[in-house]
Amino acid sequence: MRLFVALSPPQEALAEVAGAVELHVEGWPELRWAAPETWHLTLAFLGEVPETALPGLKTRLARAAGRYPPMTLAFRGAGAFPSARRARVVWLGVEGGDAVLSRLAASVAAAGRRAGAPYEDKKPYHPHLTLARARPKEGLDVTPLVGELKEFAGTPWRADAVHLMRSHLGRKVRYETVACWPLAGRD
Ligand code: 2AM
Repeated sequence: MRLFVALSPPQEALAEVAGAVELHVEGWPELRWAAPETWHLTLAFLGEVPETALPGLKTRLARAAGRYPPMTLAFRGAGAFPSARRARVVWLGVEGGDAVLSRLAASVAAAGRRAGAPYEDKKPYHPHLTLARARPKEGLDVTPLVGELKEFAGTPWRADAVHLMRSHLGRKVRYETVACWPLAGRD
């Protein structure tokens, strides 16, 4: 099964984002916008994981989550991968969490590897909320869109749990929570 590990922002925080994004959807027909009900903050993508690896993975993720404290995060700023001029992905930035967020991301990625997950992301961790993907293969110049989205500054929210998510690919991608563990470490 295709798995990733993520934080799941509360509905209020996502509703704010939806309000800001709505204004731009019609103006950018060459972007495929992610449905708000699929929005999440990926900590680590694990790839295709065999069912037999699941019990070990869950044990390791529970342990990792237990070592880190809850964090206060906020959606703030925006950007595009690989660049605003040739964007494949348009995203909203995440502020807060400082070192804890990237250490948590590294820990859950390591938990995945040790449990036998095949995918290893070589890129440095860059927390983001994917809003849209470009239809053209060569990417799209989204500089004005990113310029406007950069103004976005959401209300801070509490990240207090780690979610193991399964992704069902298809014409309409669907994500399902397989398991969830509280961030139970001390500040
Ligand atoms: P993205 O938000 O930048 O698209 C489920 O696919 C989640 O895992 C998405 O949030 C996606 O990131 C992330 N992810 C990271 N690396 C991936 C990869 N190689 N293939 C698919 N998804 C990946």
